[in-house]
Amino acid sequence: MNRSTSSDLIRRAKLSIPGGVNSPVRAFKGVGGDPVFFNRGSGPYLYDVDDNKYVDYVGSWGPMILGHGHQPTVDAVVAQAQRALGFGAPTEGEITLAEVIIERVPSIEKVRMVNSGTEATMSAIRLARGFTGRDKILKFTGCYHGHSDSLLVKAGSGVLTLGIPNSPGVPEAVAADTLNAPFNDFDAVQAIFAQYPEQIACIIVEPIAGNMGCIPPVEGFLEGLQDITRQDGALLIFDEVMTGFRVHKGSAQGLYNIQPDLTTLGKIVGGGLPVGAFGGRADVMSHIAPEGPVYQAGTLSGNPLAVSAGLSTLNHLDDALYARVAEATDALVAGLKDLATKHKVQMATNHVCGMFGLFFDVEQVLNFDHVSNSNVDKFNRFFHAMLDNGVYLAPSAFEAGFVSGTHTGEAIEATLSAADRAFAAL
Ligand code: KE4
Repeated sequence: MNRSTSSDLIRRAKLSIPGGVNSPVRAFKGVGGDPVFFNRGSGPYLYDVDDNKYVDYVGSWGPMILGHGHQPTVDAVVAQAQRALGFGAPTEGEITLAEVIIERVPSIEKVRMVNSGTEATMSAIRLARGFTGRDKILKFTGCYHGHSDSLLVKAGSGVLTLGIPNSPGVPEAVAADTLNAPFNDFDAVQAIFAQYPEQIACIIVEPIAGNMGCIPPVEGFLEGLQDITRQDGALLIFDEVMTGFRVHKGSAQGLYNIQPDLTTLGKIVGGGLPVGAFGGRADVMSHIAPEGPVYQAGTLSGNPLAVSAGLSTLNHLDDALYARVAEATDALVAGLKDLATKHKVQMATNHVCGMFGLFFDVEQVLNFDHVSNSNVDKFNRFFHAMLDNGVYLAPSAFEAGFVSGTHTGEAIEATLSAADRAFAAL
């Protein structure tokens, strides 16, 4: 497959942008080779600058659950652009988006818009610390919650891909307040709370880990987190930046029937434009400025263009859409497993509606250690074989894949046909 223009562009990009990219995981450092530059998308397909066509399983890292070029959303953004790009003043659209989020996610009684998932989690952590008066936080090894200092400690995603679990520039004093436990290990959580009674402001967790592949919670894990935080007076934060409105119409908390105290959102809630959000119990959110003393702000928060994309997207997330996404994800993963078996390749998979993870030469993946024991080199060879056969997987063994409502039969068939050739080449 000729990708010469992408190769020319990354050389040019590196002259003006660190690593040639505006977010590390895009650089293909984990999988090797040059990143692909894209210039258009339609439904489940992306077209690169050499006009090669790919079935896309990155979906802008999750937002594109309706597929690329969703016409009603494009129309909504164009219509808003013709009125104004932004005001730095309140708009009715922000109220409507907040009302839709609150209606869909019952644990959210009040919500604040921000511009990214990082802002959402950073703000939620500050709010939890301000509300409880406590400094320590507990996260899970391999989970990624954006790049704010307190959360870049044993993080996942691009941090894992680049093998820098603790980034330079994060002061020791800050990292010292961030405690880590293995994902899905409630005994470890109990031991940490026993060691730090009434000192932990919050647990922040991806209810389905999506930044070390895809790892669902084991039975009782999330319920345990809910109980122990309530007993100790800590807050439970569900980081649903990735899972929000993807895995269920009520997000992961709707799928598992858990009521966190705070929730962070992003990706789908902006329909592909920069939107993040954090929200939850009204008595906690009332501590956020200007209502309360915990400061949080943003020039472009609630930007009308981004809000119009988010609102249009959420307004098209009906039961039929989730049925299509779930059916396509099930068909994709089942087909890949059958082909791995046919080619005698050991591959473990995890998936939920709209998200999946592939792990080579391991039996089962429940936490970061299991992912670390998988054969990353084999994943990387599979990634490139799929890429050369017109399928764009996430360019890292430590990322999840994403399925949209447009990944119908033809796209899945093309993917499995490519996988048949890719497994044979391993
Ligand atoms: P952003 O600041 O990148 O919008 O969101 C940070 C974030 C927070 N929480 C979760 C659960 C997330 O998955 C993310 C970001 N996800 C990665 C993909 N694994 C973004 C891709 C990238 O870093 O370029």
